Amino acid sequence: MKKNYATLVMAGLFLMNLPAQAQEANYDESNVGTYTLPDALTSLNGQQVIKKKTWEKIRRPEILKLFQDNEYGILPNAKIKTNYRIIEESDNALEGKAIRRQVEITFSGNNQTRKMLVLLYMPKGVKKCPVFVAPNFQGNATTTIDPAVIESQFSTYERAHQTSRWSYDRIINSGYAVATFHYYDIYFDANGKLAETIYPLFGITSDDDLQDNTGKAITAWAWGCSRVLDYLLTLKNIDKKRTIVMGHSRLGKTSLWCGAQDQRFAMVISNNSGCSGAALSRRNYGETVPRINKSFPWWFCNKYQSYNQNVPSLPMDQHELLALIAPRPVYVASAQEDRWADPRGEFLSLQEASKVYALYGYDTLQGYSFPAPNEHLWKGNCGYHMRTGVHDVTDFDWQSYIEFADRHLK
Ligand code: GTR
Repeated sequence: MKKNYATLVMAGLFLMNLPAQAQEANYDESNVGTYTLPDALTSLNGQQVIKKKTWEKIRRPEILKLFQDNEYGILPNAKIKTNYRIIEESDNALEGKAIRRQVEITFSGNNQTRKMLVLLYMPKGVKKCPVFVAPNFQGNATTTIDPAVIESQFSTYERAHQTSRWSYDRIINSGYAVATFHYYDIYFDANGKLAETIYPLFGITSDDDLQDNTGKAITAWAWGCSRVLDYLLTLKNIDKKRTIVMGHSRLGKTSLWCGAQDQRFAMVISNNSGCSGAALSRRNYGETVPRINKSFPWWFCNKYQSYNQNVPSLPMDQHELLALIAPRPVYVASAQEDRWADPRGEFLSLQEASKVYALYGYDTLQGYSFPAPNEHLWKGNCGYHMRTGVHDVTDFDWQSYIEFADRHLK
């Protein structure tokens, strides 16, 4: 009796110490629930979209606005001045194969300035190179062992702390350039830090200044990716037609939202973006909308909170975010052990989005079943894989993105 009681107490203590996500999340496919997805190809007035013209003129803008009003939000209009300053450059980087350039971008507006530091590697001898724009989590100097890389202003991590996520050698050897920046330069990934972000440039200094549809961190980070692209497009050796935005996890949500809005990006990659990224919100599996809103209230606009009790009342779902990228190549990657991000929900979302690609004559993912781990399912302009392993970015992922881009970006 005593022993049983002790076991119970132990079990209780164990449960109390488990992260909230493990206690609450459903990982049983039979408990996902039934749901009806909003049809990406039926406009708000009930009209069926069968031509790309109707998609581009009517339905696409409708869906974009639904995401702006209900989930990610938008930034207020503001006049922001930008200045570029190359603070370091070498044509002998990465064992002589790359040009390294570090550029400080200064934004000014509303009597405030903010700076972001961009680390750019470009393959030597390539006249027009495609480029990845990919924000980093821990600071530029954590992405490489290259000692010349300057530490990002808000980084608290050791140099070279996260090199495994950055296949710079492979990227450069494949003829691609890559530009990265620390996401904290744009928006601290924490609550109550609004004044230290780019928001004062837009006249926003506290939470009281936020409208229901004012975008927060995800929208700000997406804005940062677009500002890096502005700079890259001033360079002669960057191929304007082959620009790719890539992000992992919360930064995968960011790359999708960025690519959905900024059509200058020719290809968009979501690496393990999960809930409120590529995964369908209406599936009850892993992280959910109420859960993400509770843990990360600074990521989405305030209106998103109003769906916590009734996710099916969202007027859109995440397949429509992917559809906003059409007809440009889109790649969604999951990881088998990353159940929190709902790999199957990410796949189903892309499959549904691929219907919009059909308007442009591309093959779709319709009729294909969920691929085996590490198998590439590339149809039309939609790419998917579920890598074995955990929530991460690996060389397998980069290799897949490069191969897919080689085939799809012309
Ligand atoms: C988790 C979060 C996910 C995902 C991830 C990450 O804590 O629940 O939505 O974005 O963080 O960014 O690594």
